[in-house]
Amino acid sequence: MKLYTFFRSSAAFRLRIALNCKGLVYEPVPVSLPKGEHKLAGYLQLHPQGLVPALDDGGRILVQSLAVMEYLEETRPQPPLLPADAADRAYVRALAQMIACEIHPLNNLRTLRYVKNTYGLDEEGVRLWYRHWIAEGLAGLEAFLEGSKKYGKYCYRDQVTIADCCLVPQVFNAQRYSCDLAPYPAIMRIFAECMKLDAFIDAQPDRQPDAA
Ligand SMILES: N[C@@H](CCC(=O)N[C@@H](CS)C(=O)NCC(=O)O)C(=O)O
Repeated sequence: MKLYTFFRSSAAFRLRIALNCKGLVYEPVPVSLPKGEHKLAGYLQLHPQGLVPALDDGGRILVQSLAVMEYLEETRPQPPLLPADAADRAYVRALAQMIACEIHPLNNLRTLRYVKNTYGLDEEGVRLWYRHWIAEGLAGLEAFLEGSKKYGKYCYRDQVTIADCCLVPQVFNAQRYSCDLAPYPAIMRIFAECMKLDAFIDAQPDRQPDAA
C-alpha cells in the first residue's frame, strides 16, 4: 500500500492511525501542500479534487478519509474500528462525521486561504475564524459524547474506533492554533488515552518522514 500523505494533514493523519491500528504496513508518499504538490497534474490523476490523502491499495486508488477507513474496515476487518451493534456504529460514524464534515472543512488550508485573501483578514483574523469554528464544533462534540453515555477510555467505550481516528488529529490542529481546550474535558481525556497507544503516537505529524 502507498499512502499519499502530508505530515500536517489531519485527514491523512486519520488514515495513518487507522492503518497502524490494523497493523497494515504502507509506504508514505509525501505530497507537500505548501508547495502545491496536491495540485500538480500527476497527483490530480489520482485524486481529481486535489486533496490529501489518497491510498493506493495494490493499484486501487481510494480517496476521502472516511470512505477509505470504511474500505479498510470491510477489506481488513481485524481488529475492528467499528462496534458490533448497528446503533453503536451509527454513534461512532456520527462522531466521525461531526469532525470530518462539520469542523474540518471550515478550517482546512483552502478555506483559510480563501477567507484571508477574499476578506483581507490578517493572521489574527484568520485565527479568530479558526477558533470560532473549533469552539462551536468541539462544544457540540463534547455535549454529544456526554449525552451518549457511550464513551469510556475512547469515544466508544474501551474500543478504538474511526471516531478516535478523527478526534485526535482535530485536537492536534486545535492545539496548533492555540485554541482553549479546557471546556472539553471528555474530548481531552479521550485524546490523552489515545496518545498512549503506539498506533496514534507513530502517526503524529512530527514522526512523519516529511516533517523534517
Ligand atoms: N474530506 C476530505 C478532506 C481532505 C482535505 O481537505 N485535505 C486537506 C488536508 S487535511 C487538503 O488536502 N487541503 C488542501 C487544500 O485545502 O488546498 C477527506 O477526509 O479526505
